[in-house]
Amino acid sequence: MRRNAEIASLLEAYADRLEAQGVDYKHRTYRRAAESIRDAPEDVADLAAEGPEGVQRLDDVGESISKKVVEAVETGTFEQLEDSREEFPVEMAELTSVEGVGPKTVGDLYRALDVRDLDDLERAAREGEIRAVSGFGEKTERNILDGVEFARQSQGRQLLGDARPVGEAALAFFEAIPEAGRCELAGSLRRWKPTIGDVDVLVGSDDREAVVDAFTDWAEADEVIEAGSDKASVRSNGQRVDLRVVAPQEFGSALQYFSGSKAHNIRFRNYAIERGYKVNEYGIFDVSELEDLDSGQRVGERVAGETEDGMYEALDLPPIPPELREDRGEIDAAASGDLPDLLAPGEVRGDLHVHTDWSDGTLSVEEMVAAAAEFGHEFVCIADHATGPGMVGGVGLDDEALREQLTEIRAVADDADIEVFAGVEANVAADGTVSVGDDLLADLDCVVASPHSGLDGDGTDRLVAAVEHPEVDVLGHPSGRLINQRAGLELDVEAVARAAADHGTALEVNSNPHRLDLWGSAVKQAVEAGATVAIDTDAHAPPEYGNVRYGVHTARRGWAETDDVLNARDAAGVRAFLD
Ligand code: DGT
Ligand code: CA
Ligand code: CA
Ligand code: ZN
Repeated sequence: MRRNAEIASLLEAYADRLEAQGVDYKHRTYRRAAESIRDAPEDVADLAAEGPEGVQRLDDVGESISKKVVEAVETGTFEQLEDSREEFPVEMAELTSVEGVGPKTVGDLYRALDVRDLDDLERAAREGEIRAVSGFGEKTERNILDGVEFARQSQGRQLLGDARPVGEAALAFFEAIPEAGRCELAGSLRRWKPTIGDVDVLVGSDDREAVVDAFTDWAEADEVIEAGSDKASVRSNGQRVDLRVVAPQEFGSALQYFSGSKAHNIRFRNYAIERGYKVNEYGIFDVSELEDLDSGQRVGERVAGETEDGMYEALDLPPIPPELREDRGEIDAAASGDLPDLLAPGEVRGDLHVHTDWSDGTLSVEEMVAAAAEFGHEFVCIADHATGPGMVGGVGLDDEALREQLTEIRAVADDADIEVFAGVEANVAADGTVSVGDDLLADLDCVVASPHSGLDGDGTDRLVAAVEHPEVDVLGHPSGRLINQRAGLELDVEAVARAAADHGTALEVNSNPHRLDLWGSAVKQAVEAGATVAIDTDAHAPPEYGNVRYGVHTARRGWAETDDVLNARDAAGVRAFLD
């Protein structure tokens, strides 16, 4: 497994600590190195095998950091980080998961109030101690208290984007074991939920112990949490992975059961009971002739269980895609033949929201376009940040810079193998106005407008105003939420979607695993109200083009059909929508 993300996280953890301790600029050096490692095409472990010089071939990695990287690859950490953890014993990740609390705040509150973890922070906020610290006030204290509550609710749930690669690595591992038959991911990961409690993997086998034994020796398992004769749990790359091994003839029923959701299963089971069947993880059983239903798990005549599709067929239902199994009407829809004809992975032909080094992306326009072509896209839209509310640190471009960039985008477009749209990501201010001049907006092909500031309270009016703006084509990450970090704007999705449908504006499904904004239930409301959705990655570097799958499956969770999705059209179809 590529270790770039892990090594980058260690450098970032160290950067957070430097920043908290008031070290002036050094933390930025570490952050730049971390970013470079995360986005590098090479596996950092391969470079480290050549020693520090190998690692220094990466941009922004100097001698001192390269040595720490080699140490981290070899030992899983580095000395200065461990020293800092001892000298400065704060739960940095836990504390900075609270919105509005950054490393600097952690440092201030540690020095003033000895705040070390979430409990300390909550107590200090409740008891009014934070407002007394210089630089903090009552409002900050209240926000911290709200943030603590939100952070607690999300504790322990992992991002889909972090869990999925671990699940897939486990699946690949089982597929290579001779004793393993069919293997599938199950649970929330198979349903592509935005957050994952644990990773569930199901394997069919006649030799269950052999499969369990192999799993507890898996090279990617950092710790074995528990192991039995037909199941085991390990921790791998920060994720809990649950394995269940079942008899091959019960693989289908087990897969149906362990894919959930629990609410879907309950409805499915009741649907079966009404028709004289018993459903459980061992199969579907015809119990219409039976007196005592509770006499055992495998009673009556078994009519299905070998395959999952067979489980639904036994009840005269078509197979229901896992993304729909959230008890949002999917069983009724299946029964009446009204399941959606879902957008399929691979049908997305391009990306309409991509950043370059003109704002906070890592590569040039030309390079991001080439990478989009390489990824297989037929079109791409360069949509860098405009200046305006929510853009800090000089990230956003003013109209003059955007004009200059437009010239460059047109020049790149002339030579590119794929269609290139010139765009912008403008900011939607609190009053719904858009932060770029109208004449410039009119000259661009595609205007993405997104909220980046004031992301609390109800955002409906503000977002409706943005989608009604005649030049806005896509409403970017509508709620502005950051999963496990901030809730984002509340919104009446139906009202925004109706306005979007009326004005020919698409609503984004931002595919970044930290956002997934809009999300499943909101996408469902949006498409029911007639809105078109745009699945975008918001890529800041080429590897992020790959996040599109998270957007695709999120749209599927929202029952989106191919026709509902702007980027499932060809370049001419997209241009027609934008014009
Ligand atoms: P998670 O892990 O919290 O993200 O969510 P899931 O859905 O992966 O849940 P998990 O790992 O606790 O269990 C996997 C599946 O097993 C779940 O989706 C449905 C099934 N399951 C677990 N417990 C029950 C239960 O008490 N009743 C029913 N009907 N199904 C259950
Ligand atoms: Ca699970
Ligand atoms: Ca589980
Ligand atoms: Zn944005």
